[in-house]
Amino acid sequence: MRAWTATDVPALPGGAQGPAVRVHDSATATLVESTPADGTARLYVCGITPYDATHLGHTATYVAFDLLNRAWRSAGHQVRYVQNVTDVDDPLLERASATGEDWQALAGRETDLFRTDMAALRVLPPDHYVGVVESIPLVAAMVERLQRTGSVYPVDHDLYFSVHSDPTFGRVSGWAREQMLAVFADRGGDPERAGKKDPLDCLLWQAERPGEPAWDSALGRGRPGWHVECSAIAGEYLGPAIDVQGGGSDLVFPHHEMSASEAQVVDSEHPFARAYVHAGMVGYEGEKMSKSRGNLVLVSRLREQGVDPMAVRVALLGHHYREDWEWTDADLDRAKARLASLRTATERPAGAPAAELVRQVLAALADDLDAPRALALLDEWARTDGDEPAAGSVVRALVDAALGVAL
Ligand code: 5CA
Ligand code: ZN
Repeated sequence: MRAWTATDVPALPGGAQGPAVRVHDSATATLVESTPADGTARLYVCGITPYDATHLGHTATYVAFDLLNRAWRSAGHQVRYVQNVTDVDDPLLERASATGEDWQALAGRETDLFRTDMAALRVLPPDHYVGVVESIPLVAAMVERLQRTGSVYPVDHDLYFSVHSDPTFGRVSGWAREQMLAVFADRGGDPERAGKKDPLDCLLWQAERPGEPAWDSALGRGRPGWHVECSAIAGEYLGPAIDVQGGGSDLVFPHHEMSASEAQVVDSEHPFARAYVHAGMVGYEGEKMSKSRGNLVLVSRLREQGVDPMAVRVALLGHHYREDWEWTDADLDRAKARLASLRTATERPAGAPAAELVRQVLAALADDLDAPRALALLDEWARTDGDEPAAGSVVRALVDAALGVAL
């Protein structure tokens, strides 16, 4: 699939370079240095299921990984970035059948809206934006590789992955079995299904159901289960031991646990990812913002109302990416004021010297993507007078390159 148009990333002022990037790895529950082995950082971020418009929760997650992309670039690395689109799955088909819309038309329209939102927010596009529908042979081949390891069994005509075939199962989330069982059904799993060897085993391939899309494959006519799409797509476009597997914290289990397990059963020599990084959940009106709950603040609607997308971006950056937080209109008001004062400050004929500011902002972002600290440093600079004529343009380039905000 095509991604969206990239915005330019200006060179850091004065040839500055950021320090090595550290991020929080859910698998070890520690901060780890994320320096690519060969100069190119490989990033896989789980993409949308396009059955409803992009809300601020999704956006916060993609902006978080955009900060990581930019922090790696600031540190002098190349970045190879892949994102999927779950353009065939139960929630999408259910929505389409509820509204009587063609499921492909629905997915196409919402993916387009997502692209427009991401471009408006200056999120750098992935190098490969990959849909599941266009990847059916790839996913089927991955299931066949799993079959050869003996980790697959049938239930009726569907195929399941046996979590016991992976000795490292559970390492991504670090969760106890009870905790896994408590959320599995709510997150796309089917613990109650008769015929499974373990309630936690997950669907790899679903045989054709009447009225649902299906594709021919060596596995029979059907469609992929959810998790295996990400193991297959990440493996194909990035190879093993990617630097970071990313997504929102609702994907820690089962999604990232399962996709890592599947990849590691096929290739037990390498970990699926060197770090698993998760963004916090954004809530609205007392609940997690979610398409299924319908309590959404849509980026596209804010744009229609004439809100500057840079104010939306600044509002999101005001919260550390790992925090769970609740969106309020006050967030947006504060962000508009912050953006206006930064713009005014960079337009002054002269400002406070900025070389130390550049160093500190890059250090904050390399330290587990601490955007709130970076913004506080910028606020302080904006409040301080000085006589350096170039300071405004230095800060504009810094904020653009490192935070993705055009002043
Ligand atoms: N297609 C799958 C991943 S393969 C999926 O989870 N799609 S999604 O549309 O439900 O979510 C897309 C991304 O947004 C995921 O990384 C998810 O973790 C994140 N996300 C969803 N809701 C929120 C929220 N309220 N706050 C923060 N991030 C969220
Ligand atoms: Zn995924």
